[in-house]
Amino acid sequence: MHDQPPAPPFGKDPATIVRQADPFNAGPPLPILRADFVTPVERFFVRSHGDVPQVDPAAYRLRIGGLVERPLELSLDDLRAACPRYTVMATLQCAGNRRQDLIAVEPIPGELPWGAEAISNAAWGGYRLGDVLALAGVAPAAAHVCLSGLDETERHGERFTFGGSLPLAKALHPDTLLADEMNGQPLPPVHGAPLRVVAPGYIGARSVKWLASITLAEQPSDNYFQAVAYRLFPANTQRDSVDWDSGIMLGELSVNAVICTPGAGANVPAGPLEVAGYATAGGGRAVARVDVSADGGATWRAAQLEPDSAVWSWRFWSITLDLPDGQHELVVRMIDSAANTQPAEPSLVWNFKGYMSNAWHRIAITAGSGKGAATWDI
Ligand SMILES: Nc1nc2c(c(=O)[nH]1)N[C@H]1C(S)=C(S)[C@@H](COP(=O)(O)O)O[C@H]1N2
Ligand SMILES: [Mo]
Repeated sequence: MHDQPPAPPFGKDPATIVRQADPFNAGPPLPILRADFVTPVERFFVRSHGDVPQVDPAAYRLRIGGLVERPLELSLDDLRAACPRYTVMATLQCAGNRRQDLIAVEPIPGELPWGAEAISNAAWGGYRLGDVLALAGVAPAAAHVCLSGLDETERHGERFTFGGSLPLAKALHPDTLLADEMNGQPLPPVHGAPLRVVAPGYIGARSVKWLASITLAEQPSDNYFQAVAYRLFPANTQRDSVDWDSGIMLGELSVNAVICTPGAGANVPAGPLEVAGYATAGGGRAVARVDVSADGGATWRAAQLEPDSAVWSWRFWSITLDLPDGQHELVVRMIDSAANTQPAEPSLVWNFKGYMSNAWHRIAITAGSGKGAATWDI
């Protein structure tokens, strides 16, 4: 008899790659991630900094305060009665997605070693954050919308809740939601029930789950996860000598592209090979072109963009390559509608927190016996 590996919690797919058991941080293997444009809930990646809080929906109140005309405490019924419902298709991507590529350049202790699976796409249903803020009335001095969750986490011996903030204009964007539905189903506890923020095109950290309070302010949130973490530091900055205020506070996502099939190290028959993956553009821009190389980046061909698309969603792509017997380095890079493109090497974007890893994605594969000539410099 073989021991079955324990099924992952929260109803997640048995194939889920668990990066951390407690708190639960996990995502699907890349071929499974690439199977559906809209990621099924049981495959959607999870990034949580603490335990999933248990929330009684009847007792739940959303507090709105700070620079508002009328501080409010709203029940779920109050929201239902006051606000129209909307659905927005949006990809969530963690700022730590693809951290492994940076770790390969230089270790990044104390951060999750994500592959390229810290990303998923869903149809989010709920209320416009702007409609909810209008109930309280935004005061003229307000410039940032601070969001705080119910979950607690510990850093450097202190316990506090997860939080972050959005610039007011982003919070008021009609596609920024307080979601209580995911792919037409009630939002599951692990994804932030009863109510989470969805800030499309921003790093996942700004889509605060288990939303407890909204505070309007002149400055960004002073929560650890806005003020200290999720800042981007230059490559030569190290943790022990860092001036924390010198990092860029992350907001909009950057461009990225990843090969999902075949997997790194695959052995495939020589001849035609379908290569497929995802690409993302930040800030609501479009993926304009995806280039694929079968020779380590010496020559490139344009991949086909799959027909499914939505403003805030990833774009799937595929291409059929004809590979002779031998070793091959497949590479992908993309360019967005504003001509933003990716750096060739992860060393160019290495940072000690391991965020925004978006170098050309490279995988080595073997076709046939592998004894033919390598098409790239090994
Ligand atoms: N309250 C709360 N919200 C949170 C987090 C968290 O730990 N606590 N993690 C954030 C991060 S870093 C990401 S990438 C997304 C992940 O959302 P998901 O778990 O639904 O995929 O949630 C964000 N919202
Ligand atoms: Mo994240």
